[in-house]
Amino acid sequence: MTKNILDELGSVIKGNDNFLLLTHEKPDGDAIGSLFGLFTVLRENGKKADAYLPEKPPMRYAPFVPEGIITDKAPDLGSYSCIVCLDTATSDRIGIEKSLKEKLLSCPLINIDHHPDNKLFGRQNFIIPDAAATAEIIFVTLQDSTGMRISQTAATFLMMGLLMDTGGFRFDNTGASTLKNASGLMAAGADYSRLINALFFSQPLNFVRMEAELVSRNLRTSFSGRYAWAYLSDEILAEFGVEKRDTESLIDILRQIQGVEIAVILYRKDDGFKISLRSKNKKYSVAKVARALNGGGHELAAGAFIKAGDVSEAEKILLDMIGELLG
Ligand SMILES: [Mn+2]
Repeated sequence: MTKNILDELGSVIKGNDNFLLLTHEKPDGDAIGSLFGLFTVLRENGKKADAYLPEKPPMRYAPFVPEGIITDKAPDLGSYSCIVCLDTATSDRIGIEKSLKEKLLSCPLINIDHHPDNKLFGRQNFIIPDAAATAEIIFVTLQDSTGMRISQTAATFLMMGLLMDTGGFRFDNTGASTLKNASGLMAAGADYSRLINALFFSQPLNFVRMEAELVSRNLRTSFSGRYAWAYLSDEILAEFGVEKRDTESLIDILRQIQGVEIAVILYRKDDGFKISLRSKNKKYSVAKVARALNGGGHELAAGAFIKAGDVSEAEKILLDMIGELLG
């Protein structure tokens, strides 16, 4: 990671006192870990800081929510000297009331992210695409460029972000520096075994049964098994009492299949289908597919939306695009 950028970010953090922290809607582990982690460090180092999380977080993160997170009422944007947006590629995805989004863009907004297609909507933008997670950018900045103390609690939050965005250090974004920074977080006291148990070994039984049903009923493959997809219908979620927000890692059941290069989960939203895409091979960029559908993301993990009346229509569009990608 570029030292200059981190030093500049470190100065912004040191030079302000009154922070509001935001992240993206439908927050995932990196969004939540970055938000809670930076919030904790700022408060523990004598800064005034609020963090806003308007949505109920996915179940696996519920035991980690720290005291003092604002969840119920929209923050008064004018009362902060620095607003930090974490892990969010485009301003329309910021987790805040729609009516406040425009005003937000005229505030002193700092944009910290690792998505390569970040739209640079902040007054200052700290985008580091080679970071495995936004939580990693936060950790390295705090450690190397601010001299602030990182407590065990804060280290645990930041490790959460790093763990979830690397799939427990299994994905391609795991490099030597990722593991070095993970080691730094462990040295700072991150509660690794609590995280592993909560994040990876705590699926409720109804969720595991839903997964089994999804695989046996809705899993499809094509191109000699190189493409696997499944339609996660509202019906199957309702049948097993699973909430959409708790399906963040569901796509890994497709990704783990031998020979699969590209995995996709589709689910209904409004007048079409949201799609979540993963690739196991740098040769096949799912970000490219996502961008062609007005979505975006990382080369190996991306998302988009297809307007379509029924799922077979959306599946057909995808099948053509993925066929072309796989060649
Ligand atoms: Mn992230």
